[in-house]
Amino acid sequence: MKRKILVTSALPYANGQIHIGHLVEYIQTDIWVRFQKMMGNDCHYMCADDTHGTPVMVTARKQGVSPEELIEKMNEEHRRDFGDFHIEFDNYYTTNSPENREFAEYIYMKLKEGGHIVEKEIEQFYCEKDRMFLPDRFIKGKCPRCGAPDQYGDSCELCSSTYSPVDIGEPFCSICRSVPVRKTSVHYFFRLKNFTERLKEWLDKDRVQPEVRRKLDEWFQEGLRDWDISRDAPYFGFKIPDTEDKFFYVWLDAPIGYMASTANWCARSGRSFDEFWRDEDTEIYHFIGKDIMYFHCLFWPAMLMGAGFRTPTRICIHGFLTVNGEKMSKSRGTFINARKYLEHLDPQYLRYYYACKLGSGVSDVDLSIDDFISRVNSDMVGKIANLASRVGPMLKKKMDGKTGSIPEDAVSLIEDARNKNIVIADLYEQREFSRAVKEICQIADEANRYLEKKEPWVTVKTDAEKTRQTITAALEIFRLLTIYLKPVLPQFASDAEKFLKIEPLAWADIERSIVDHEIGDFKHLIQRVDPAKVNAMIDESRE
Ligand code: 2FM
Ligand code: ZN
Repeated sequence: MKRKILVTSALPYANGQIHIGHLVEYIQTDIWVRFQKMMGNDCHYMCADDTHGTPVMVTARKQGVSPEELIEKMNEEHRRDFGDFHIEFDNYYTTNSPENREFAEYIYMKLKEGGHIVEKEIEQFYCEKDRMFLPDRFIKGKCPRCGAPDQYGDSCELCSSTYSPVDIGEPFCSICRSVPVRKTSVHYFFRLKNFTERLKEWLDKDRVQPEVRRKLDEWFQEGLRDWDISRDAPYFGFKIPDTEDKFFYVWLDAPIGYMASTANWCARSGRSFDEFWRDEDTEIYHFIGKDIMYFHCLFWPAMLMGAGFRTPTRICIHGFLTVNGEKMSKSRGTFINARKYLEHLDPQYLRYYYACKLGSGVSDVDLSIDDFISRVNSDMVGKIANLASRVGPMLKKKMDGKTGSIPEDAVSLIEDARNKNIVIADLYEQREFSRAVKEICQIADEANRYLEKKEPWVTVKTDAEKTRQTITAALEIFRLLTIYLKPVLPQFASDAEKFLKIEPLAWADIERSIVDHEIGDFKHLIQRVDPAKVNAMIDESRE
């Protein structure tokens, strides 16, 4: 039965450029979405820029432009970067939209009516030099939980705890580094603990990975704290209804951006918003990094519950990217922007490599540069693309480009490759991409061994019909490999479809075959990675 699925990736901040660390998530999500679409499911991928907050306001101020101008420019850049990495959203929107304002106000009012919003006077840091309150990320200091130095005012990168900026040790203003003063003002809080039991019930239905659940249980044990959802002016965001100078904290309207993007897309495509955000038969998947699980596994479902919407089916959490086993680093040149990568390398390499490394767990993904080069060159180019390039040109030049029948000695090889579709589909579904790629490479290995044994480049001189059969078998397996890899390598698949002269492949095309068919002209499907280009990319990323 056709499933109805809504998928999101975290909304990237409009304040910065997309880098290869971000791409772990967008590539992971895109692969999963493409797989669902190939399966014939009614699947849609929503995203947007996360535009509000102090950083955008401060950056715009520094650049001498309005926040609106800044976010518009960033939106274009982000779209271009994602598109060039073959990440295909059904809608890429912005949180600074009328839909998002409407949903944010609606959800807030519902929470307020439900008695889940409380007002409290709080003391905050205020920078007298910059003349503004210093919320969240503009205060730095020591984590109140684990004591790690140089942590942001809202959460700790080391122990993942979230807290209030006033609790941080030895605070300083991150704009001018001066020691801020304390000032009081009224803030609005979301009473998260009202949802404790409902959240636990929701989580009991297999919503997150087991290691995430353990972390959440620690937070439950500590007791869920009230969440400050307001910020004082000046702030770039939505004004809170019935207030003069209070704005929604960016994290309040950011996840609501998933809904706003859906609504915007629904209006364009004639679909109904409610079938996605109210209908329990629809599946909703949020792909996020482990740093923002508090927001997505606690605040967000509680907001949805409080406002009467359905809750997500699953939160798919991934780890961070490391490069050569270490955090991305500007001094080592491993903090690589998407655009910089594209100036030097084919985006398909990174898609393939991430797929080789991604599983369903939350552990970090390591991009080892040597391994990257060797996997792409030996597997993707050497095993998979090579299968086509070893036989395609020969068939075209010497045998009119016409395939024949499958030879007896290849029947079981092809059957095995075809039967693997069930295992591979299941691995994609479970987000076990590295295991899926392993299965795919094994098929390619078998096919290459078959070719080595049959030596069509030798038999072509004496027995054209036998050679045609051998090539037909190889191309049949190549066609199956193309289907299996299509979620990861859509461009490669589309080039292969052209070469094979076949319609765009869906998963169900596994059952079809390439016998007695005329192929198109052979065009090189993919180049080997040139290590010199990798080095140049790293050199140019070094600060
Ligand atoms: O962590 C981040 O990059 C946020 N901009 C993610 C927001 S996700 C969602 F809630 F909007
Ligand atoms: Zn300051």
